[in-house]
Amino acid sequence: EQERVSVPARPGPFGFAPGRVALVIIDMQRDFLLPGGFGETLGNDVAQLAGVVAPLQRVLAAARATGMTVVHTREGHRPDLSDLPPAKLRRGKPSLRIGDPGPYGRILVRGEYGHDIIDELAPVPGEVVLDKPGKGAFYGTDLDELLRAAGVESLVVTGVTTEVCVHTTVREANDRGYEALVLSDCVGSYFPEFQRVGLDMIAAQGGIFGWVTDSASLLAALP
Ligand code: C5J
Repeated sequence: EQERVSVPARPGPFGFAPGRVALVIIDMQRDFLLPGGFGETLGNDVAQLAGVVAPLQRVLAAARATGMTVVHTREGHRPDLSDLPPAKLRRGKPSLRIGDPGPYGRILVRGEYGHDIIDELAPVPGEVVLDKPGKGAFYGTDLDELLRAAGVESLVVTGVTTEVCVHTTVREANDRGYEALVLSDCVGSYFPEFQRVGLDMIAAQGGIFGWVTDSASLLAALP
């Protein structure tokens, strides 16, 4: 067994065994990140998310170099929308709804161009691509089984959006016994205030459901 890695983090050092950690990249999909996509139609400023891409590319390259398990998630639904609860379809007042034809194909529908991951972070063979119908990556998926089979105990969590799908996934992971480290510059929110408070909430109360650091701190600590 290799020596444990220790990363400076809030509320204290985050330790993990190199062979037992997975990089989880949440929903870095064109529909959320590209101008004109679903995220923008909800009234959001997608420029708020653009800064996540470069640091996340560096972390993904390091994860590949060190042989980490890599999981990419995509939020979306079957083409017949049979897995889309009406309550989710009705939510908000977007100019486009899930399943509607949009500039990048049908909004958040599996197989469409907009549903897929941005080119900069495209998965490579051997990485897990996990389609999820909800906000959390554990709900309605086999992520827990995949991680347990791979012997994973710790997660490095990245992606968008901080207070929605990242938070939900980290909370689900915590309840299932995983330790999660969130990288502050590799997660993004459309709302700067939610970004700051969302990160504070994770590390508060002695790390109530996780740890927070930045990508440089993780990269410096990797073997
Ligand atoms: C949202 C997500 N915000 N990936 N999805 O609906 O956070």
